[in-house]
Amino acid sequence: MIRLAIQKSGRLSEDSLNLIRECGISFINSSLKLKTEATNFPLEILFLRDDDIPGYVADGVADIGIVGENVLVEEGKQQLSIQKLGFSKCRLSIAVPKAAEYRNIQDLQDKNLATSYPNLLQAYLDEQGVKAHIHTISGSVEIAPSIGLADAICDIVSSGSTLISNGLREVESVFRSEAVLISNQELSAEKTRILNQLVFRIQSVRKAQK
Ligand code: PRT
Ligand code: ZN
Repeated sequence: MIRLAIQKSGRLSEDSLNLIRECGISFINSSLKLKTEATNFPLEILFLRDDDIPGYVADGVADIGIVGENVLVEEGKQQLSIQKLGFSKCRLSIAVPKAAEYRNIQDLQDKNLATSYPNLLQAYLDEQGVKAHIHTISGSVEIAPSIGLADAICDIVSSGSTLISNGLREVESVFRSEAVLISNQELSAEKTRILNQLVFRIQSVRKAQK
């Protein structure tokens, strides 16, 4: 039996469950339960907050998991990634108030930036040779400039409509992300065999979709 951690409720949940179903794996999904067992494959599914998934997989509480690369890399656990999954595509971008003067990244020198992704943002600023003040906040990042908390933000964007409705303009793309399958690095031979079967099915599903 292998243990898979997926997001309990959020943007990854539905597509994660659909992928498992498309692999021909059946299970009963009650929204109240924290775990469920597949009926026709040696798989147990744990439902967790997405931020907790890389840590649980690294520690072996779960054997494998599905999470956004943005969360995985922010937590410094990119080495766990084994297969891109093609859904939940988004980007981590820097945005400034619509009316702000912005020519290039140097304009952020010594400015205040609000984000929930301090590590990814710091790595990008270092690469660009820009020193700025990063303020880590856990939510509602988009409103930080309008309440005077920051000059710019760095947040996840997909359609861009949240930025527009908060009077912000996307100026730099810091990181591109999609959902990935991750794995503990010390799986038993038996679990490795089950994982290989699962990955084979996932790859077949993805090929059929192309
Ligand atoms: O409760 P839990 O901690 O499990 O969930 P969460 O609230 O932390 O995460 P959730 O469900 O919002 O997102 C899970 C993952 O989905 C993220 O880590 C990304 O990998 C991916 N993803 C894809 C997104 C988006 N698209 C997205 N648009 N995550 C967040 N957003 C938010 C963004 O933060 C912003 O507020 O949507 C808004 C922007 O969307 P647009 O379409 O207006 O640009
Ligand atoms: Zn989260």
